[in-house]
Amino acid sequence: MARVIGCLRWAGGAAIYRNNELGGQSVFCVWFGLGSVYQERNIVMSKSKSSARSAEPSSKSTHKAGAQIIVDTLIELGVDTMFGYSGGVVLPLFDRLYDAPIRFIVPRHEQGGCHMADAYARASGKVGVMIATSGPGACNLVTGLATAMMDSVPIVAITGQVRTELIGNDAFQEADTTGITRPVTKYNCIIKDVKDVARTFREAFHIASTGRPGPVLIDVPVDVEVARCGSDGSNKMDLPGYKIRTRGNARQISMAAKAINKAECPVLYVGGGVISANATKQLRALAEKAHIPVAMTLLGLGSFDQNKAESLDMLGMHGSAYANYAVQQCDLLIAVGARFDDRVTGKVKTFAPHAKIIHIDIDPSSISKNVHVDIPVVGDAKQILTELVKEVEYRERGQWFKKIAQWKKKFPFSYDKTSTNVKPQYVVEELWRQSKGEAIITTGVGQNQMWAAQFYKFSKPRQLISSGGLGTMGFGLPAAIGAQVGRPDAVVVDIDGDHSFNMTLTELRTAVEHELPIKVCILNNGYMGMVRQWQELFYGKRYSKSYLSNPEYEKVAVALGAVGITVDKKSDVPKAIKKMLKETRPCVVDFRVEREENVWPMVAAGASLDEMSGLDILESMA
Ligand SMILES: Cc1ncc(C[n+]2csc(CCOP(=O)(O)OP(=O)(O)O)c2C)c(N)n1
Ligand SMILES: [Mg+2]
Repeated sequence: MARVIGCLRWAGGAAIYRNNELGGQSVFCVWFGLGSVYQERNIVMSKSKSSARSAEPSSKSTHKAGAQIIVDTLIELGVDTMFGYSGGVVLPLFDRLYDAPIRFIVPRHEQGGCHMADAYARASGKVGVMIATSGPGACNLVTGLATAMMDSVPIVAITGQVRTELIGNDAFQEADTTGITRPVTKYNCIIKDVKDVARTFREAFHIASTGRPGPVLIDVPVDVEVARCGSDGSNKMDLPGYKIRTRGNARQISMAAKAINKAECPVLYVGGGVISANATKQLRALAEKAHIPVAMTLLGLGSFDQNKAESLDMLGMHGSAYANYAVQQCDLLIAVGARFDDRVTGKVKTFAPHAKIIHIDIDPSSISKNVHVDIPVVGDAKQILTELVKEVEYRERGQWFKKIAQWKKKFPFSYDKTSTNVKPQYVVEELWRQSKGEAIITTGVGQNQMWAAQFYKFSKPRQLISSGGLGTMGFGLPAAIGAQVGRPDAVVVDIDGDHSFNMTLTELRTAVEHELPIKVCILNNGYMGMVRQWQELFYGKRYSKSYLSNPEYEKVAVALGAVGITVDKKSDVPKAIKKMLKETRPCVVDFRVEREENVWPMVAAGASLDEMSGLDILESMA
């Protein structure tokens, strides 16, 4: 038995190293570990029977069941809100949750619940917790876990598993959950002994929320939930292989400061890591003291106030022309909490061709992974930026800011304001105006997501919640629910696509049930708009399978107990948004927008960042 746990822990350790220590190399180890786990598991099947029997409930009332230890440990760890869906093997746990002081939200689908836990974490800065049953329940978590993994979001997912003695038998609702979820979690493990429950949960929360955050999954066989033990096991975490470097190397920080002080035309390239490190104040201090313009990734939006002159807004495939030009012409690029994703870099070979690159990141495996880095500084962004600010000097950089101002004037994000149709960009702009730029915005995936990023000006961290790395359609609505649960006082609006909304719309009932006043703005173009845009540009307008017939969303909303509004006239946009913002019930507004509108500018996949199409269109509407 001990051998099995050791093996599992080793395999889990390898999964951690993938993100923190060894980079790509250890992927082999992960899979090797996985194989050996499964073999080991099968080998011990017969042996485990005796221990399973000995783990039957004891008559001693001082002994706590595994399920109770789970609940007590969650409370000890500060959990007051959870998301989860029931099933046979989690019944002992759900029974213990019956009168626990924890707010519990049951989604309509485990994927929705996982996105809720994810957005709860992104909006609140806490760890999101999601429970699912074995087999189908656990399988339904995969998309949610992968979404959180790609965007480095701290989630602890708890799955029930069949009895230990049945594992490997193709038992009813058995799935190899740790095997299936290993590539989409920062760490996962199966608990085989009730004595390990408390320690494992403490470790899970620690791993999920420290270093580069990420989802952790704990698989708990039902016999472990009912088995009892006299203590809650060891209080100490036991993670010898998990080492986080938080303090940046002082010499590297000084080198970075010198490079900044010398640069004529530097650019800060900021990702979601700055937000998860709660380092936005320090970022602002650096940008202001050293006088550096700031370009943000999709997930970095909100880290620097977009209303400020130094903001270059979003960079990348649908980023601003001025951000992309600035990156391509800068002599120093300072990446903070960002990972040089291909949607940001375009053609890697020609990315920031004149720049020396500084990379500040908590995850050493992301240094020089996609783009060669000249000055790496590994550690916590908040600590490193604090030190860096002390060493940088103010420089006027008049020529550089003049050039940027010219690009901004020539190629602003824009659209045809004279059109009589409902332009999706207008809806987002009007929402920004009426919500005073203060709403938390969640999004679907596609054009809606890009317009939300381009036309809502974010000023605060944790204000935009979007699936960046995985690009998960269906994220917007459950994310709005999770964000509203995490931030009850905020106005939370899901700017969604019609087809994205279709994927998880049953969660509207979850919002109704929990009286969450979320708002949904569907930018309904009747298409998988982003797919249609690519087909228009690269496939000769052959719109192959990129549209579906939509239901009447107003009626769907009403049927699910929410408020529904349809807008098909431009002049009705402001009053519909006003009504929506006043609503105390969940409210869905179906904006019938211009069907074949495109997102500009656009860097085609594989093109250089400054090879943008649509600039003539933006220029003509500037
Ligand atoms: C789950 C999932 N399936 C498929 C895709 C591929 N995809 C990306 S954008 C898109 C179209 C999205 O359509 P819609 O939600 O209506 O948004 P629009 O682009 O029209 O604003 C598709 C199919 C995806 N990102 N996620
Ligand atoms: Mg659409």
